[in-house]
Amino acid sequence: MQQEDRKMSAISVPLYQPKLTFPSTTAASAAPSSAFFVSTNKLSFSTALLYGTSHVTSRTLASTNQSLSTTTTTTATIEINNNGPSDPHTTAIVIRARNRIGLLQVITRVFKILGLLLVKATVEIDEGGGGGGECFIKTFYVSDSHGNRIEDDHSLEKIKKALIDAVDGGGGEVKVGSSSSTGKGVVVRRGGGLGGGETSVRVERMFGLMDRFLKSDPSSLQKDILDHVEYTVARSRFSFDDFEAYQALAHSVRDRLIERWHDTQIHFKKKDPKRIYFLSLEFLMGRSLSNSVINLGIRDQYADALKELGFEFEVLAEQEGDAALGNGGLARLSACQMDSLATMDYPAWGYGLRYQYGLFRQVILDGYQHEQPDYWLNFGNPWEIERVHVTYPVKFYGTVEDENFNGGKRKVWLPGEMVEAVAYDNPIPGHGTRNTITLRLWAAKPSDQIDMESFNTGDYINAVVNRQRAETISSVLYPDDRSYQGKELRLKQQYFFVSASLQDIIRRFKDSHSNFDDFPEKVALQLNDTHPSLAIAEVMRVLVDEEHLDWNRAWGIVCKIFSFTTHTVLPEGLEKVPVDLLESLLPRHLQIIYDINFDYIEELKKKIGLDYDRLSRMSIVEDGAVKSIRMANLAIVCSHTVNGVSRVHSELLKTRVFKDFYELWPHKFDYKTNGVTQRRWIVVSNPSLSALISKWLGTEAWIRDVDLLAGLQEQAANVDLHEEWRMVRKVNKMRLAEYIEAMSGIKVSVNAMFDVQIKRIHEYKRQLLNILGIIHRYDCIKNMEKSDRTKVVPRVCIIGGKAAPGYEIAKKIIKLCNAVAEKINNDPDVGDLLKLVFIPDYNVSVAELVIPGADLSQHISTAGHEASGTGNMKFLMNGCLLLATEDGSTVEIIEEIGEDNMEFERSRLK
Ligand code: NBG
Repeated sequence: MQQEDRKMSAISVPLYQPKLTFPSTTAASAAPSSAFFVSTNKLSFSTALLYGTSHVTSRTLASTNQSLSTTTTTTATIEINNNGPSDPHTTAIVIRARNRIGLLQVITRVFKILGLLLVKATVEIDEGGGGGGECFIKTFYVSDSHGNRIEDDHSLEKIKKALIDAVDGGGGEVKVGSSSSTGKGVVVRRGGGLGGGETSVRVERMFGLMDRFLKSDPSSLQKDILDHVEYTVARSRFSFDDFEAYQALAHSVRDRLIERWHDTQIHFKKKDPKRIYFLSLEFLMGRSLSNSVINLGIRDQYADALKELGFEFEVLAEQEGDAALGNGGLARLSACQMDSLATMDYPAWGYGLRYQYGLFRQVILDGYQHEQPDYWLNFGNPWEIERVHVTYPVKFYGTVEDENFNGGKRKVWLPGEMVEAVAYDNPIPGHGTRNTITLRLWAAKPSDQIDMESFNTGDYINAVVNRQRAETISSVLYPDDRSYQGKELRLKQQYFFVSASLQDIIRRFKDSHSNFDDFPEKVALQLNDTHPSLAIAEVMRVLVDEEHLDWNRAWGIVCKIFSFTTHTVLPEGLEKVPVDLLESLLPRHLQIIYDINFDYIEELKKKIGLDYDRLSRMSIVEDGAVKSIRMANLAIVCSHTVNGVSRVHSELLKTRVFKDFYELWPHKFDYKTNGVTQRRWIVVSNPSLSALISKWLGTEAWIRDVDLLAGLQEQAANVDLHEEWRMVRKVNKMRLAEYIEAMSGIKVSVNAMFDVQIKRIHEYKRQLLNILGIIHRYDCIKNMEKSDRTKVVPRVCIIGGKAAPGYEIAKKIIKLCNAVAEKINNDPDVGDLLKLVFIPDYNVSVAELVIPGADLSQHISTAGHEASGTGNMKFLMNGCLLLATEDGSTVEIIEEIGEDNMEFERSRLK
């Protein structure tokens, strides 16, 4: 295997090799070690250097100082004008201040507290503004609670003082005085500088109080858990149940995550490396507790601490629900990728949507699938941190107008709707490193900046209801992983998360850079499938319309920052957005896409001549009954790399799906075969196997470097190893058998072979073929002589997976499976020789239970249809046999493990 192939250029950035000095959590890792991720033809994986030092528990003052000293204090000016002609009922308040995130919220909150009505506001940005940073000048037109201009001097003084305190403040904490109307005050904390002597004393003091990481010995952990029982969960220390204990436990883990996470942010802010931004509409994270404590290296300490308190770690871990913000392979890959990026010390960020309803719960009634909403936030989510101050306005609809600017014209988008995006941060800890990266998910909230009109027209109830509608943008995950129907809400979701993420990314860039030509040196944007590809038009819009770069300069930047991974081979899986829809929702973006397409087609004509068939196939705009934008074409044209997810997939992209593009730009096409993290799929889900592997390898280093598993080959013939492995499997099968009995009432024998097919239900994945095979097996057993039956290996066939709610054939396959199961399982003549179980509500945590207990697993997609597949790797690393077609990543698995270790169907793609 080529060394280059093992780098993590699936995230196709010119590689930044971060030389971090995070203290390692394990004392012994002074040597460079590598971590698991994806490769090409091997199920193994990139290497990143980790310079582990000794076990250090103190937090670095240098970096803390660094972060504090970067905050500069700027004096805001506030002018009050009651002579303005515009509206005799309002008082104009002009605020000029250094722009910062959340400032607008602070100001509007002050108005609310003082009982003032905000009638309208205008804003200007002054780039050369005070303190070297960007300044904003905002005029707020306010009236008192009766709708009148505020005339009395005392009130005006009070408003002015409250605003100055809130915007610029004079001390550490500034109280905004309580108004008579609310009777409440708020405390606005101001970022401190290191300016005065008094301040530096304060910083020393604060640092002195916080210079140690939380301790992780059992009694410290016990104290922390009980504190959270009492102060966070608000239960008595003497009476709390398993769920409450889980909540307290989770909060104590979260405290430890937050420490590392803060230090990671400070570290990267100081180092300012090129950052990887992974944009994905879906992340299938599953549970976080076990994964977090394992990556933090404190699982055993927690288990001991809990035991003394009378709780079992495993039992509490079972209390956690899955975070199911995704459908299938693509979404779980995103989750594995985050774990690997953190472990490999990459300065990476994941961006996505915080759906209120994750993937539907599947309930089986009379053999049929029924969908129920998954309101996963019902009982709170300790793994996220709501960042009320990290919010951005996202615009929709409206019109585009021409405006005179610097002797020329420029486009101005006047939106018709504005929604606020609020950040929810999920810290993702790496294993054996302090690097803890961020998965930032956006939730939609009504914007404070609109709708003043409707409130003032007196229809209060309707105004509130209309505002609530904004929240629907992030309310529900689309449950179809393969077809896109050009729905407005889906497009809104895409733009919403793209716009908020880019505002955040650009804000971070501008914190320390002023020249956009440096943007490609600092920012890599990875498009996870076409779902975030509006980001391309959005970056152009921001650079041209808001930052006033000329078109060609902006285009030069865009061409260097995007890379695109596609996860499908099926043409119907490629998104198209009807032009009418895009025009109404994002009028400026449509213009930009047209302009990109125009330039590109002109260039293309020069290269390929007037081959109109080919030009029309390659165009970003598809003419036809419904004129549409081909999102994949947009992504390919504007990305520097187009990534496939296995070798076979890449070949199909080059020779079929994107053939025209490959012939034009062969250098853009690359592939990185998918991978899965062994931390989740062995260490978390199969702890006994994990212990066995560490024992036989004599090291735990394989948890970061999966290639080391090959060391087990030396012991391949060792009967003691076989025996231990068998015991591990047996225990896992017992666990699975108990689960099957508990949820379906079917008793299965652990002496039978467990034959498993778990994945989304699709025709191409051929669950139907499996079921037909089971019917055939049943028929054979029924027709066998009694004596022959003794030769049959008893088998428990297990099938699990969800069908998209609108996918009729897939739903019928589920019904068929349950009908066949009903027949076979109730036939006393067959007994334990054959059982069929449909496991309902397949999700990440069900997979964690099923995979370690499987003897045989099926991956039998019609060859040429599975882009990669990752389930095969999860079963394989748990020592399970694969029954597979030569498709997707299986082809590379066969090469890796050798044909003699593989039962595969050679009806391969031709
Ligand atoms: C899936 C493919 C799989 C592949 C994963 C991850 C979607 C839309 N596609 O074969 O079907 O392993 O993506 O790349 O989930």
